[in-house]
Amino acid sequence: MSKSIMIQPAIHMFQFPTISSAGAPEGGDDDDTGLVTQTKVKTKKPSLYRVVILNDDYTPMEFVVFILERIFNKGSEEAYKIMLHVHNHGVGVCGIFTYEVAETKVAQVLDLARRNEHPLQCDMERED
Ligand code: TYC
Repeated sequence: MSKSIMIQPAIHMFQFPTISSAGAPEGGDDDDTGLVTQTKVKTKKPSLYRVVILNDDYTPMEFVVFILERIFNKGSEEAYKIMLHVHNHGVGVCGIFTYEVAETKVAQVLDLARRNEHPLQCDMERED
């Protein structure tokens, strides 16, 4: 009985991610196997967070308007509108940011409120 010997070619497949435009499939170079490998560069959109302020009975309206102008770069009319919305509905969105920016804005609001002895509350919520 003759035995056939299977000779397996050694296949070396290396995948090198290359810098490219987001999500585009990359045609890898031929290596010595003649095979072409494809590497997809994966990118992820960052999660976004709403920064919200809450109503209370003591923080002066002007202070809330000031916060919206100073920290959230709102014009005076929009700042007043948002403040009034929060006053009437209990909560309102100041802006939508990536995690670190939202975290910084919340800290800035709470710090300014505390230093001015106002009970204004501010929080962040992940956008779906
Ligand atoms: N309700 C406050 C008042 O009557 C005003 C206010 C508005 C406070 C918005 C907080 O997030 C707030 N002085």
